[in-house]
Amino acid sequence: MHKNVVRRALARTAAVGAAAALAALGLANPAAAHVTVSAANTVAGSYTVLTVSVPHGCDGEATTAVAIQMPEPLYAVTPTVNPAWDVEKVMAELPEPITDAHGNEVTERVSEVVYTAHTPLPDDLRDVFELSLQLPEETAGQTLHFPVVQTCGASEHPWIEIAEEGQNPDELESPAPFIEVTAADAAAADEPQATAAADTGAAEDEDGTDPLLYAALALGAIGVLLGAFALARGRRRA
Ligand SMILES: [Cu+2]
Repeated sequence: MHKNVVRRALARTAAVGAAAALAALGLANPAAAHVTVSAANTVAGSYTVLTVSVPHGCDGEATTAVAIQMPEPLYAVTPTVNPAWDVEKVMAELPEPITDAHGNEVTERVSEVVYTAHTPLPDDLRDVFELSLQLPEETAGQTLHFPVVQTCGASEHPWIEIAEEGQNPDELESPAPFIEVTAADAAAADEPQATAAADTGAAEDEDGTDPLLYAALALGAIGVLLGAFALARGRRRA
């Protein structure tokens, strides 16, 4: 009777652990399996690297081209070469010339970046495209959308849907990839707390009282004890 109780408890712990791991891997979030964009950082005014991920083809078809549209506030972007693809910047005339951060007059902007495959990307393989750019100060607090048209030979899948105010983008069939630009001061405001938290962590480390480490050790010790106990019981009975 007692052995079963232990076995059930261990099984339940393992199940909870597995569920947490699945959630962490984002398998619980279907939107994560669409064409998405992530940013090295999202602070307004800063330079960042955006990563556009293409995790599958168009209804099973291999991908032959990926066209990434750049939102209006952005005018300059440096695409990262990807050896399996050709890359092209599509330029568009600016309504009014602007002056860039280096004082140069700019009359056109990069409206689109197009990657064309040397060999089609199979449906069950993933690739990523990195774009280096500066997030303009004035986009602080804004959501920037990067509509993507994914071409798969003769067919296309446009990832261009934009959520209405208050709508969850995960509900959309083909959401346009997006990032939320954070205000520099908001990011700076978070910084001290982060440092304080890091400091406290460091202090604890210094005197060796890292709670997580001890929790893991304790769990391990319990596991060993349980095993030894079960073993001893088993021997006594034999
Ligand atoms: Cu998808």
